[in-house]
Amino acid sequence: MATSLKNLSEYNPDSVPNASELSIGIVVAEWNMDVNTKLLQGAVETLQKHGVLEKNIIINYVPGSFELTYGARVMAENYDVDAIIVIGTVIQGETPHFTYICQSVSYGVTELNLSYDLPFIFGLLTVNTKEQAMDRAGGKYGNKGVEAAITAIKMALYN
Ligand code: DLZ
Repeated sequence: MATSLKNLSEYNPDSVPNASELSIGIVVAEWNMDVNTKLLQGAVETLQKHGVLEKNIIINYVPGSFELTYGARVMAENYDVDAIIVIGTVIQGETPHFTYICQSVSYGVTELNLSYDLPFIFGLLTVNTKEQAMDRAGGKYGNKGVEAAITAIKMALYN
């Protein structure tokens, strides 16, 4: 994640391999959709910038971040994709069970990575406030969706 010390969305495009042959799945949580729309936009623009065709970007939605693991598993079972990104935002100040949701997604994505021959990319913002989320969704600390897209390309071509 971007920190106050570094904007990780500032990367060298030459370090990212050509992705024109790839299909990428994205599962987006509808909770905090204002933030997630910006993360999704960052991810899609970055995938296309590196060659992924619009028709090869499959986007599905789930109600909240807790459902991202299941949504990603369903996508892995039903679509011929080379990597799957999950996108969500959990805001601690507004979520009493913040830790449970974050841990669930973290464990869930790890489990998927171990269960499928497919990389699942963790694009979950875990922040204290909406302002911190916006800072990381195209604001002063970059866009976590951009980082997730670059990671997806690199891991899809990983061998
Ligand atoms: C219930 C809930 C709350 C309070 N906060 C968030 C959040 O900040 N971010 C998010 O993505 N989802 C939240 N949810 C919804 C849960 O992820 C889940 O959809 C519900 O608990 C139903 O399983």
